Amino acid sequence: MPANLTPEFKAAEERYKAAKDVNEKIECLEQMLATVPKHKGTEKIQADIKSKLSKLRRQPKKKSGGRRQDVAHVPHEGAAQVVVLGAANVGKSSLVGRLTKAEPKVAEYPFTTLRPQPGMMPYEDVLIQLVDLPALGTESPAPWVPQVARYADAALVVVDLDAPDPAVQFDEVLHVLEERKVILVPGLEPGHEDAPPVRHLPALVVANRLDGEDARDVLALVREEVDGAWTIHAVSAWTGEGLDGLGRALYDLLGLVRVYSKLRGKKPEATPFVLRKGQTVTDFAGQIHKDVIRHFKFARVWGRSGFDGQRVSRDYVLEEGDVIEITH
Ligand SMILES: Nc1nc2c(ncn2[C@@H]2O[C@H](COP(=O)(O)OP(=O)(O)OP(=O)(O)O)[C@@H](O)[C@H]2O)c(=O)[nH]1
Ligand SMILES: [Mg+2]
Repeated sequence: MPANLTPEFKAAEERYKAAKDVNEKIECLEQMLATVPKHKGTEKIQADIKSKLSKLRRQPKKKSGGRRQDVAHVPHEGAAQVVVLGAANVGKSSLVGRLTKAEPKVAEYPFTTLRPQPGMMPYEDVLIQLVDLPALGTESPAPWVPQVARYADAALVVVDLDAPDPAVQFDEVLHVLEERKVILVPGLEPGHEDAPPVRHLPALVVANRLDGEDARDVLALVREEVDGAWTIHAVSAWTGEGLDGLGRALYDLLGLVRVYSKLRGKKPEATPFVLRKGQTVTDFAGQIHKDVIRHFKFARVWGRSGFDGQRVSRDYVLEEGDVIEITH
């Protein structure tokens, strides 16, 4: 059975191979365990990671310095993790504060944010994790920010319509990340695989401070200067204008697909399972429990594509809104 290893997993594996000290190895293995697809085809890989982890954890830890990269490790939660990137003082924390229940510190001086601050953004019946981060750039107090971006599923790049040149701000973000082999892209094909250490990360541009006096004129200039392939969302984290469409835009950018599980003779469950475009009945079953696919007989699917309870095989690619009932 194909393991369908994700780019995040492969990047963590590469880092693990290159890691020199125990703490770093533990961190990489934890990342691998968090990102390995959970299904029968990866059981051996999962067991192998767990055994390596338990051996390393039994080794005495170095006293000085502690876990060097701890701060850069943000555990994934919800359907996907989206990092919020940008220059200092552009409104990253204000945006995360608006879109989630997190209360990151907001202040008019630069470099207010010094540590990652995650929060959950609701979009319909799905939760997407946003991670507020310190500013990117040459003066950044946190050179590890690109490392957090590497392990995320997508990025929001915030630029400031009140800054002298927001398009240059965007270019600088692209450049700083590229130096660390994290390449922002306007979107990815389903099933795209990265060749580590290069990581392609889907991103949207958020042009903030739309409430400013000249903001709309500046926005028009930014749209001319930035390559048309990029989606630019104009917002005001202050007034809330423009924020409504961000959930849908991120959902599409991430290539997420919601499916609803159902027991025989019962109504579908209200909370969806969130998959990626191109994922199959096997991937869905892997999210429930590995035994489900082991004892799998067949699945029935009801969906927008005209399926009305037809039997499908374990390789069937699920679509947005499908209802699925597994018989085993
Ligand atoms: N007018 C206006 N001010 C805003 C907006 N968003 C943020 N601000 C203000 O801009 C300043 C910086 O906001 P933050 O959210 O702290 O910016 P940041 O990008 O997180 O800053 P660092 O963490 O220091 O990099 C604060 O004074 C905010 O009140 C907006 O949409 N409009
Ligand atoms: Mg901040």
